[in-house]
Amino acid sequence: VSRTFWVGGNWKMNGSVAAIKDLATTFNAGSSPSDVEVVIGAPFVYVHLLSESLRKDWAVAGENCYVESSGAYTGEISPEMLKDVGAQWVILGHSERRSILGESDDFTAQKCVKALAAGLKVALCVGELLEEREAGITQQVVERQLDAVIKVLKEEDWANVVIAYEPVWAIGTGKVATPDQAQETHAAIREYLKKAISPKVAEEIRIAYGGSVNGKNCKEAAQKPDVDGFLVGGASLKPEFLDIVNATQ
Ligand code: G2H
Repeated sequence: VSRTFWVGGNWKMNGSVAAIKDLATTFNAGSSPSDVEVVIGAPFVYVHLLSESLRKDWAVAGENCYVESSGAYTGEISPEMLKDVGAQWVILGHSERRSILGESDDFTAQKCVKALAAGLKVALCVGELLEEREAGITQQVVERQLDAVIKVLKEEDWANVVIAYEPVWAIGTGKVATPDQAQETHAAIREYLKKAISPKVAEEIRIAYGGSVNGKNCKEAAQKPDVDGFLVGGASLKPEFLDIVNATQ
């Protein structure tokens, strides 16, 4: 199976009208291989602007969503609203939502169900904390996070999911996992999905790596057989993101 390489940007809580217009101009002028799928996640208030400004061969993502379509949920945003303003994807379960906002595995899983039902594709983030890696329980943590989602999705739903493995100790710290560390965990995740879902899903699903990916360190990791893309934070706010889009070239 050849899996289409997937590169996601995750702007987190960064950007402004002016900065987004600038960055879209830069990205729109850059080269983007036709066999690489590119998605940019923006803060809710900028999703519409980004979807209007960005090249049409790239897609836009929300960075979160709620589990209802509409109603009395002050401050929340539904998947339907994200679609309405031009998003095709949503990033769910990012470690910053899990750790700073206290979102549980089950809540994240419900969001996946709701987003997929609304017709969004999902970038589902999983990953262990430093103390969990040091305690040798990386695989257990990732399996626990995946299990919550596995138990509520149907097998066919997984065609619209990309898994982003993001070791928390590597996020925004400049402490990138080595290509071998990423490959090892990605391969173990794929092996687990074979048993927990099906060999077909395991073979076809894209597993992207996230955590301090930049224009320099992406090339080697992109060569690893189970690294099917990247989820990029800091470097997705810079022209350098185009180098990551071209990592496989
Ligand atoms: C991990 C990543 C993007 P960064 O959170 O999701 O961010 O590349 O800044 O480590």
